[in-house]
Amino acid sequence: MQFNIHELKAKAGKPITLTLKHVGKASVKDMGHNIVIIKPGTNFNDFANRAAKDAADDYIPKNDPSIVAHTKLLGGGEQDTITFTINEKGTYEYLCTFPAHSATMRGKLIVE
Ligand SMILES: [Cu+2]
Repeated sequence: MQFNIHELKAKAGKPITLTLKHVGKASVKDMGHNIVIIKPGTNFNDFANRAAKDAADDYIPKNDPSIVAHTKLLGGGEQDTITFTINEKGTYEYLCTFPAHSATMRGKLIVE
């Protein structure tokens, strides 16, 4: 269970387009994946834990101030593309919030 890219780079203030493809075959219930980008300074483990408990919201806590952007939760064969802009330079971590995935499904988005 991994993202194929562990480090992304982008420019501050410019639209970022990100596509997540679930190349597995398992259903969204058994093995869903998403990408959630979180603000610098967020406690990674605390965030991952509270997101993983929020099954009702597809593991994306509503109105959570730590979330910068996120894809939908995908099942095997699905994909989702999102576009967002980050104005502040910094290193933003991203993760899959499906329970127990964030230990390996994580990476860094460097905005410069
Ligand atoms: Cu996952």
